Amino acid sequence: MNAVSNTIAGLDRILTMELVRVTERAAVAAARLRGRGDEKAADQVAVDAMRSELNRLNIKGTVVIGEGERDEAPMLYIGEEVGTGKGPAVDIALDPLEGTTICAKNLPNALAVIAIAEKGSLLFAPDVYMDKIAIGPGYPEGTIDIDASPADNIASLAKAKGVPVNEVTACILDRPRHARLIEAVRATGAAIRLIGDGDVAGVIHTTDPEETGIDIYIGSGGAPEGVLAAAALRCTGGQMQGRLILDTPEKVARAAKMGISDPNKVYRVDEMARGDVLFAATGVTDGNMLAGVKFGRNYITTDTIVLRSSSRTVREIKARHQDLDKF
Ligand code: VTB
Repeated sequence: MNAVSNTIAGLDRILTMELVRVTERAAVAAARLRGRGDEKAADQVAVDAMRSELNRLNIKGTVVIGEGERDEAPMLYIGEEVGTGKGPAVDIALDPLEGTTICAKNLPNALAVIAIAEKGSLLFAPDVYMDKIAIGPGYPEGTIDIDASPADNIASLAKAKGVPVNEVTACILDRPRHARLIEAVRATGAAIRLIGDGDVAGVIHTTDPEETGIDIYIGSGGAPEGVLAAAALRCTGGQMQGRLILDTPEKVARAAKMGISDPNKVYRVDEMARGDVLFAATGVTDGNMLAGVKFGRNYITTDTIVLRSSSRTVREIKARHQDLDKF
């Protein structure tokens, strides 16, 4: 393989295509357990499938965002080495089943997700909550500000988009902790799409409002999901700010151990995911951007989006898998 022609900058571009298989495999495994009410089982099969496919890649990968700390996750734990060990050293952020509850209930937007970046390029985030705000590409820098009020952010976005406020839709996780946020956004006249889980998809949906109907994501969710979402936005364009919620001394200490010295730091997209980043997501259940896995008599279909930051290419890959034994 000619390393020069395959590399624009950073990672070998062949990895973009290889990544598709990784999320496809995880998505098919999880989709078999859609709607069974068993979140753990669906997650477990997705983890197994993703891990076995990942271990076939010629990379020397380290999981930096994964299933949890080593003592709580036997597979794809933070720090686990994956891949054949023969290729480039890379950081990996993954979530074999983002939205385990969504999958168990067979509701929209469950995804299998992975991001790969050059070693040391992804924020090593503890598993705490993160305050997040995100919008898609095409708006002036500074349109959103995590420290501004929801009303100011919505007004600023509406102005940048050139529409009245009541034509803006915000995506928010349906949680009691968001009661005041929801009230504040509704008071502006903007609409809200309340989601039960899946804020990686929620953030990504801001990148294509015409397709998804979502203009802005606001609220707190998992920090690992924040880094995954930032990896996607690095590739599509768009703005996002995140701040870890380190509200106990224990969390501050845990973050410090991971190299985070300023507990109040606001992270921009390129501080969560630097350098050349590859991102792939396959739909598990039907969603606003991606179709879920379909099981036919003779083939399985998958729908995957795969992104690369250095070329800004967005590919959507619909695959028909006919060798069913593989799955
Ligand atoms: C969100 C959501 C995820 O965790 O990040 C959420 O997008 C945050 O935690 O799908 P809470 O459920 O405690 O609000 C997930 O639900 C994954 O666990």
